[in-house]
Amino acid sequence: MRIHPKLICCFLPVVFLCGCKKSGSTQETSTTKPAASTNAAPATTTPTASTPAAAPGSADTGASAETSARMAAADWALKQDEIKRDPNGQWAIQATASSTYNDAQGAADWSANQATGAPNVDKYGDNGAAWTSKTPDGGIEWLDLKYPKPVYATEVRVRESCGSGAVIKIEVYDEQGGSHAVWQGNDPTTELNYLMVKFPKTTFKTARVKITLATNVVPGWNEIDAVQLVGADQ
Ligand SMILES: [Ca+2]
Repeated sequence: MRIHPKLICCFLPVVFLCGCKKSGSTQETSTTKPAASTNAAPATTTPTASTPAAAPGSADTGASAETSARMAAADWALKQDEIKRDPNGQWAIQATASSTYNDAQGAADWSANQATGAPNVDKYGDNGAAWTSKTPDGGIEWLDLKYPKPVYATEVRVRESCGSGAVIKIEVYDEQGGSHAVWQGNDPTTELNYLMVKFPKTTFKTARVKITLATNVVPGWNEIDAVQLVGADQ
């Protein structure tokens, strides 16, 4: 019964954002990245691909646009694959959240555990293989993830799969349980992409990451497919 409004809510952004996927990369460039220390560039469609600049009116315009869309899609796929296979990257093995859609527990759709493991959402939009909060626009929500191996961390990659752009803070925890904010700012992620936050190598080992969202910032459901912790033994 609640599925219905949910689908609608999520579908609208899909239509808007996916509908302008090509120009989406232009938006990204213009979105000012948080002045904060990070280089939160979504692993995305590179802006280069969106500038075919074919001669106006030429018969090739359509073909060039199509070619560049394909190149952008290929770049996107390559980047996704590179992240997935990063030898210094770990996927979460356990997760809890401030709330879950339909109070989902265990391995149920939209439960916190849907954000563990490698990414498994292939298309931007509402998907039970990602975590989402109980309500779409309630405000502050969080996702807390644990990883198999404590590392000196250098980066966190958050794969957003619906209503992207609502993350406001990322913290990592030291082994005594102390939290350390590694990023705080305006999330520039659009569509199905990673928010990638790099930071100076932590002086402590961490195996726990907390993602905070302000779900009211991006209307509709804000879903997280997976979160990768990047770091090494030393
Ligand atoms: Ca997932």
